[in-house]
Amino acid sequence: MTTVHERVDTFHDNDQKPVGYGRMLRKEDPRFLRGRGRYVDDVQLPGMLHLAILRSPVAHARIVSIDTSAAEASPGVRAVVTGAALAQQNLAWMPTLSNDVQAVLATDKVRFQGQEVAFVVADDRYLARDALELIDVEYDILEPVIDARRALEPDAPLIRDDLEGKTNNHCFDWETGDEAATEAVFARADVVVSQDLVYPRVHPAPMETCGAVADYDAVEGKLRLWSTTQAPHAHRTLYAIVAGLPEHKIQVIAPDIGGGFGNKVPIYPGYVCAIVASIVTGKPVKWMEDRSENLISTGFARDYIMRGEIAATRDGRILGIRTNVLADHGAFNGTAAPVKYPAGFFGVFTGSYDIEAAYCKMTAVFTNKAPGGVAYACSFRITEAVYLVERIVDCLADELGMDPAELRLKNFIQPEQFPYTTKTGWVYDSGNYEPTMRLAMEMAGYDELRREQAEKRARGELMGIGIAFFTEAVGAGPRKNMDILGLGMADGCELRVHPTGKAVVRLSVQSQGQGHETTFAQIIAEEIGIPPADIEVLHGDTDNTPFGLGTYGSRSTPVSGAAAALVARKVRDKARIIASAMLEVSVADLEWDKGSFHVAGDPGRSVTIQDIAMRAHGAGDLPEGIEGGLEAQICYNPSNLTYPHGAYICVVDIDPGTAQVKVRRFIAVDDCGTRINPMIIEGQVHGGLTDGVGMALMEMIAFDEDGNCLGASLMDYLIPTSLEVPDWETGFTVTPSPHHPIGAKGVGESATVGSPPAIVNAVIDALKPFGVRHADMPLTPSRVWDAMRGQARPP
Ligand code: MCN
Ligand code: CUN
Repeated sequence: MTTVHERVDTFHDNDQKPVGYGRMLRKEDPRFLRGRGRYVDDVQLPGMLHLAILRSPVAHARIVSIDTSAAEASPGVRAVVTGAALAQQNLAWMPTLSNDVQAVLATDKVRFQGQEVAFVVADDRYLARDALELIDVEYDILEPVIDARRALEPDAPLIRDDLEGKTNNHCFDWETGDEAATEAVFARADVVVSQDLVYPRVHPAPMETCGAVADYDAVEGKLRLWSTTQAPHAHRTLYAIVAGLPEHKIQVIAPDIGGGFGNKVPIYPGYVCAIVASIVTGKPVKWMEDRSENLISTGFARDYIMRGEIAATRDGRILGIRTNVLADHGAFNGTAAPVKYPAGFFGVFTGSYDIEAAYCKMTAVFTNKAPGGVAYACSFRITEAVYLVERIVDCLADELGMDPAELRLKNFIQPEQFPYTTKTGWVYDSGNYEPTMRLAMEMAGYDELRREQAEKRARGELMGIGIAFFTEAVGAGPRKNMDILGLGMADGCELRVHPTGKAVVRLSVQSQGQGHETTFAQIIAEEIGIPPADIEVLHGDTDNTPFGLGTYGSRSTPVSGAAAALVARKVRDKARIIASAMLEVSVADLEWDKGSFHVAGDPGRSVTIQDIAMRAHGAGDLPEGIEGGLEAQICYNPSNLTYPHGAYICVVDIDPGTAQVKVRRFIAVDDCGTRINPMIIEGQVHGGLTDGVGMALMEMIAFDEDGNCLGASLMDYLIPTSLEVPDWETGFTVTPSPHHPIGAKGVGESATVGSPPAIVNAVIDALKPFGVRHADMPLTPSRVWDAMRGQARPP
């Protein structure tokens, strides 16, 4: 295990390596920068029709009647379809990724504002939207359940009366850890601190909203679906199950995707409606959401009401952590999490600390709000887990009068304890936390910052320093432990080297902006020495890529990246045998130099991978038992998750007159094991930190008491711009994963997971003179103002 203490600045140096890992400009960017990306909405097919969805204006109501006659008579309208019509085909309800069902179009009731009620198919998208206005729906308004705390009250209205025998709004219970052991450590602890925390409902708001183009060819019996999906193969299997079509008759194509952030993992009613519409009309049909539809109806994130408790000795040894969570899942349980993990990977809430006992009890409920939950770079709910533990550790530091950095350093899991089994059963593969923490403190000038803060405090200025240290679990599988609707979480990869030595690699994961076309070429290049520029990366087309579960939970590098390295090694092994024939020596006498084999002790006698590719496809004999061609295919099933970690330090200033928080500095030291492309990693981190500023200070999908969504536009749902964020200061350490073939761990969600608690901790630190121990996100000026005045408003 090596740990590199090295600071990199935030500029990239463009030293483009010809082969393998290193900073390399993204291969996909010329296409994006010149406006030549091809997104779902760019797909134009001959005779294509357009679909628009009528959505419920209210949160909870019984549908009394729907009159579509005026809409049907509207110019250019080809079809108007209601839930009742879908019900006749048994298509009104569809399975969700969490073994619940969700209405494609409402039949009996509407259960959240924005729910799909009917759709219109017309000659263009404007005619379709105009016709929506002519559909007359009579609603019998019911009392909505908006607050999760209300959901389980005995007199709360029943939301899911579609489920047989259901008498309340309970969704599931889940627990992890050892309740009795935790009780025992709490009973003997010197200090116990507890704090209520709300991680509010937020939305990933990708730049491109969700949409699809469905093209059902009745003669071929084949459905082609261009769709905004992060998991094309998993979606194809679900469509096959619902539609009763065989998988080879369904082609799911995810072209360029304008940001996913978990918002494009679920299957939305709109996709199904587009498919139905194409079958009904016999034409290709496009459905594309607008911004408000995306914000009110598609996968939200978080919405956890948590109580955190921590037990410690007086000198700051953490003994136990306990939490009780009320999870708001909205109207349908549509969470995209592996089946056995209804709370995602929240079980890692013990964080980076070596403790004696832990316990979590969770209750999830239905409310009259949009479904979702696992989204927004959450690593399957590790956002919530890290926020809980890093906030509660800060509360403990405050109680003990200890420096929060010192308290963390004192309790870290030590390098020799890895692989480390947590008290909730997760096996952290590798880690070396102290150097990462020390590097962040050194980059920040931590002691100097504390001195500056003391001086400012003496003058009445509000400056805060916040720390968060996180460990994530990313890279789902292993397939024996993890599946989504019975599909094991493994990934295929196929590599073909053409006669001229150029290659094409086919992935089962799907890029939405993460730069896979570059980094996967780099992984292959590192293993077989063909320059990345000569390696084409294909993804996002089920007819042309091997099966696998897709991109989310930062699993592409841990799972598919491993598959890419191993498939390349398989090709290299075959190349070695061919090289031995070409050089007329035994395989054992060959040495590999990243791009060529030479005879040991005689570097002049060598053949390049390109020579070998030509020979593999060319005339002439190949060694006994070796088939022609140079290609391989594998399916990689990871033996464990990978556990990246990081230390984040945030410095804020608060204007005492306006309560406005300014993030002055942010230092992020990440450890994702072996780094494939540092420039891309920094880009991922910068994006995630920006998300963190949004969540900590600005973003919330709020509702009024009638269930109206108050975050339905980007005027109301505030997302950060370059004006709200500082110049990020990034650094890294390298602790490779011992079980990953190249030692890489995922990083795509690390900064979103780690940054909100660092920012909140900084704000609370700044407010210490007011005796504030906690305030809930988003820390808008009004909330900070209230906290300064000791009045916490209900969230
Ligand atoms: N990488 C690397 N070295 C490592 C780890 C990763 O060079 N040790 C590179 C990878 O090669 C890849 C990128 O960093 O190009 C992210 O890799 P990884 O951590 O494996 O994450 P995924 O590729 O699986 O991406 C998913 C992750 C998730 S779940 C969300 S949510 C999110 C995120 O990526 N959505 C994004 N980052 C995003 N970035 C963009 N631009 N758009 C999104 O929708
Ligand atoms: Cu939780 S958002 Mo990402 O896993 O697609």
